[in-house]
Amino acid sequence: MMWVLLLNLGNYSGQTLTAGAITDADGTTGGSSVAATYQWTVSDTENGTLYAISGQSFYIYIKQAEVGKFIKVVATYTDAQGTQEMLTSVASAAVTNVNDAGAIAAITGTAAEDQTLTAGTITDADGTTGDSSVAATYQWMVSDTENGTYTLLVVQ
Ligand SMILES: [Ca+2]
Ligand SMILES: [Ca+2]
Repeated sequence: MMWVLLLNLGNYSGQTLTAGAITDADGTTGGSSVAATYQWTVSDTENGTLYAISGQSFYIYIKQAEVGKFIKVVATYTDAQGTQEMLTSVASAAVTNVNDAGAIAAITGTAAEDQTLTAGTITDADGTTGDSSVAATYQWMVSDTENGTYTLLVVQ
């Protein structure tokens, strides 16, 4: 009973990880392409507790929720001698983040003299340092037409 199950590298959020080949000296029912079921897991540390995540194919698409975590795949199959095997891969490297563009909601307030305008809420899938109250620097701009050239608004 010899087996190998490795994760192919490619450890970035928004990328795909593929389970490595399964080998078993007892033979496998599917020949070189073993008929196995896969469960993907994440852990906060390389050899920490495994938590199942969605993804029950031989590959998984990595999402923001997995950033900073380590991924392992657990494969279950029956070898050609009828023994059910459960294999756990070695951990991937820690999943690295890929930047997601942030967004800012529309300005609120009444666009009239002596009124106040307020910048909209900022959202960023990567998380923000201030959580719900993002620590941001704001620069207001003004234009003569809606889609014209905007210049910095200098408050007198
Ligand atoms: Ca991201
Ligand atoms: Ca971002």
